[in-house]
Amino acid sequence: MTTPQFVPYRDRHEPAEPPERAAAAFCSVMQRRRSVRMFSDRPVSRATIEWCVRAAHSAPSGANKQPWRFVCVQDPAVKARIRAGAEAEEREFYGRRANAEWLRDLEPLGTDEHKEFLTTAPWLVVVFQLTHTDGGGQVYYLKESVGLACGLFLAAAHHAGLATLTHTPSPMAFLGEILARPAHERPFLLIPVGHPADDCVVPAFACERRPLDEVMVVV
Ligand code: IYR
Repeated sequence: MTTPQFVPYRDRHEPAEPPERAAAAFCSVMQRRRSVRMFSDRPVSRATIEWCVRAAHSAPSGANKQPWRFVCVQDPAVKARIRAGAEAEEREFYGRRANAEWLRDLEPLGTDEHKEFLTTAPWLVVVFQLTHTDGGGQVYYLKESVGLACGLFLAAAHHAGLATLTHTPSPMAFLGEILARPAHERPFLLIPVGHPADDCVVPAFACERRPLDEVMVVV
C-alpha cells in the first residue's frame, strides 16, 4: 500500500488579465492554426522541437503512466523512407480502400497520394502509443491520453509560429518498422512540423467552423 504524498500547488499559471480576457486571447491564437500541407525547408532547431515535446509531455494521462513516445525525425534519408512508405499506403487508400463517401468528403481538401511534405518539412514527429509501460506495466485510457498529448503538441508548435499537419497514413505499421520501434509501441499520429512555404495555401473549407451553439450545450 502506497501512502499518497501531496505538495502545495504553488507554481500556478496566473495570467495578468482576468480569465475571460486570457481565454479570448488564447482562442484568437488557436483559431489561426491550420493543417498545412505545403512546408518550407527552412530549418527548425532541435531545441524548439524539444520544447514542444516537453509541452506535449505535460499532458494528463491515465494513472500518470505517460504512455507515449515522440520519435522526432530530421534525417533526410529516414524522412525519404517514411514518405515512400506513406505514399505506398496512400496509393492503396485512394485507389482501392476508401469508399465513395470518404473520397467525396476529401475532395474539398484536394489531397491525393503524393506526400511531398514528408520530405520537405524539417521535422517529422511520429507519435507512438505505448500498449504497456516500458517496464511491462498496464496503461489506462490510452487513446485519450495520447490524443491529449498530441493536441498539446499541436498547440505548442502553433504558439511557436510553426505549422503542423495531423497525418494518418493508414495502416501505419510501416512507421514502427522504419523507426525500429519495439513491439509495445504502436504508431498513433505522424506530425510534420516546420514553417509554411511562402506560397502556402490551405483549403478554404477547413477554415470553417460550425457555430458555437451547435457544438456547445449549456445546462
Ligand atoms: N490519409 C489520407 C486521407 C485523408 C483522410 C482524412 I479523414 C483526412 O482528413 C485527410 C486525408 C491522406 O493523408 O491523404
